Amino acid sequence: MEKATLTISSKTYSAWSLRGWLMCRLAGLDVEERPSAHDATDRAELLLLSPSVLVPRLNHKGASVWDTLAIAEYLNEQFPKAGMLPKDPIARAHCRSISGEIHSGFTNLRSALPMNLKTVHASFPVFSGARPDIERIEAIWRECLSTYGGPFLFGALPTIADAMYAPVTRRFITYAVAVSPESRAYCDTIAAWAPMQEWLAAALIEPEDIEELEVEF
Ligand SMILES: N[C@@H](CCC(=O)N[C@@H](CS)C(=O)NCC(=O)O)C(=O)O
Repeated sequence: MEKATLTISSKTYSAWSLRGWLMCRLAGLDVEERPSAHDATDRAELLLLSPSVLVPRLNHKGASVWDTLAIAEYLNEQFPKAGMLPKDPIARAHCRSISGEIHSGFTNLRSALPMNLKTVHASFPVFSGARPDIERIEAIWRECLSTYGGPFLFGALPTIADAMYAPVTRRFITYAVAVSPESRAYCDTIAAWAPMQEWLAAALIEPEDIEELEVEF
């Protein structure tokens, strides 16, 4: 059978690519990575494959799935034993809610603190408009960690929600955002998570040849 493919963009800058890739790891699905290219021909090709022209995009068993939460739900359906969502229905609803919240919100945080895995600032002026987003994210994490006991948001094992918030942990680290000890511990948990380590190592050796990517997207 044809191997599944995941079209992704820069490992250094593309937060959505990271989320989609982590979803595949959570599912236990081995994917062949396909870089999304940036010249006009390749964009036309991507448009044929992913009508939104956005990545990540998963191709698996004839299904073409784009948009990160759709990929997560598709993988959960295909690999029900992988534990991508919590078993308990109330925790599962909570997990879906906070995953939806990051999928559709926190735009100030995104533009003020773009993901950049190659840089760490000793200090960085955080745009005041991003503060409510940071506070809300910390409140989400606090509630999850105290309710389910950590170290991941829904307990001992990572779920879809951890994949969704993983890029935020890197933004907090890159821009030395002052957060609570609990949030810091959660950032450390994600940093030590094996798939995250693998992605980080690949990002660090990624060539810096695409100027267009040096902006938030
Ligand atoms: N809502 C989409 C957002 C995806 C998105 O914005 N992807 C960015 C990369 S992080 C993208 O494809 N930008 C255009 C490009 O790289 O050509 C999702 O959940 O997957």
